[in-house]
Amino acid sequence: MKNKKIIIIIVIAILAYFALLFFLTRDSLEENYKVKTYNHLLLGYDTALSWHNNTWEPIVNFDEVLKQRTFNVYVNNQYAGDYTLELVKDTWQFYDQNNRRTNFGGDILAVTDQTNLEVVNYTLEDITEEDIEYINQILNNDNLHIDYLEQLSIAEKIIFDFDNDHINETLYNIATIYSEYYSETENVFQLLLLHDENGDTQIIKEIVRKRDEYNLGYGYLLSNIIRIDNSNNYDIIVKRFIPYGNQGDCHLIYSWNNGTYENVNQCE
Ligand SMILES: [Ca+2]
Repeated sequence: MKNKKIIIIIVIAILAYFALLFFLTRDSLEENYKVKTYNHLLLGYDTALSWHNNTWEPIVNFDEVLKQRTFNVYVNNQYAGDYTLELVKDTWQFYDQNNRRTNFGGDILAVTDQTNLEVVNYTLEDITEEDIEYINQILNNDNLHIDYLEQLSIAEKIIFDFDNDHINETLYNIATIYSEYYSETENVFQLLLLHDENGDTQIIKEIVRKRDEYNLGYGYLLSNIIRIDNSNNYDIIVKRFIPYGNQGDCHLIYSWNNGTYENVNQCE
């Protein structure tokens, strides 16, 4: 009888021990699972995101992700190879499979190697007088105007089939903020605009500032066009910057959602 009691106490103690162990390690097991199985995306030196269940969120366990995962690295939207990465003084260090260190300049995109992600190697087209005419029609609604091409401090244009319907769209990213050429108009602007062949126009992002604030705040440059899991629509990524230094640098992802492009991640 006494033995039986002892056995029951021992069994309860063992069960309690494992239950406690489970509760204590559950969080770290979960974190480890995320590190090893989630898709992770690094944009430039400033943005680190996890992709899971169609949602982007900041990478929680950054050092662990870097330690445990290999990345497909793209430089200026061209595949540069598979590397492990380390962040040293705000700069990526790249290590190949033989642990040799390599340096890359330019626009960096790194994605964990099991992610189904396509990176488009696009070409920027010249903005023409015809483009200016079209953009002025859009701007007229906001009392803004481009008088001549050289006024644009940012003039980016991509012709690409963003929705896979075999008809190209035109993406414009243009700005007069930071422009040295003073306009007669009162305000300055930054505009990210998608124009399709049907004549439909979507203003994805528009910033308007007073003329005397033309040199303040953030500007935005096109950074990447990507597609995840063979999705029908491509995502557009822009880099937020200020002209001097890298404070506040951040990448914004715009994804197609119910007929419009929407920003799907946060910048601080
Ligand atoms: Ca299309």
